[in-house]
Amino acid sequence: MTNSILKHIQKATTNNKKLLAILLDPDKTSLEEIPSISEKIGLLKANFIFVGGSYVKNGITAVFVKTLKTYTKIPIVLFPGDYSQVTNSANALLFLSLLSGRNPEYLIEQQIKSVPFLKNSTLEIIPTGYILIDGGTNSSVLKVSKTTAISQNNINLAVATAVAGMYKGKQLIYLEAGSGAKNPVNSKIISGVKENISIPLIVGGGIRTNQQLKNAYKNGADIVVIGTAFEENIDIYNT
Ligand code: 1GP
Repeated sequence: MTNSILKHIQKATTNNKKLLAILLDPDKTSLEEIPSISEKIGLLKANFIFVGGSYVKNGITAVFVKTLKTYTKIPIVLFPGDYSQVTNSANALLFLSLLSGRNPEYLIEQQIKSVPFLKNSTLEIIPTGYILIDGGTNSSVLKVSKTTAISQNNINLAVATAVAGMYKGKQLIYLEAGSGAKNPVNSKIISGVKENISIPLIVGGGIRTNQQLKNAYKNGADIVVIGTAFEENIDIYNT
């Protein structure tokens, strides 16, 4: 296991170079679409392709990632909804703990279930604190995890949760409004978290316009994740 992806992110963060990740959900994207999608991601100059989803059927992710790899050189990072989505063909794994929730299944059980596979894996494992912020919709991740999100007004709780994650040894913090969120994570939460952590910050959920993208970066996001807008063919740089 190398730690080149995390190093890349840390170095970019130090140099204030902003990164873009495109999220592909194997449940929503067919294998036939992969060649054209890979080309589109290349044109966007995305730094990473995140792969994962809340409802991906068993076994699909492995084939999806293998196929994707034949069409792109962009590093593929797993962003799994559960341990069955972990596959060796990717470059790295966001080893997520749902810190905003109080459901042990997503705090530690899923992580334990992944160990028999990960013990023999070459995947780079990146400890990541995952924090759900209310995006104004009942997102898939809220339904599946049976947790509640932190209110957009509760900046103190969002910041304290992120800092606790850092103290627990997480290497990245991911602020998530949920896929297809009506409201992306607001500026105050992004800047509040960024000012209080010394590890890179990922922000995603509901970012559909260039203004929202720029806003997330300006307030401290080191990586922005775009899923729905990409699926819907929205030209994020020209909105
Ligand atoms: C979801 O943060 C990602 O986990 C991306 O969200 O699909 O709304 O872009 P969108």
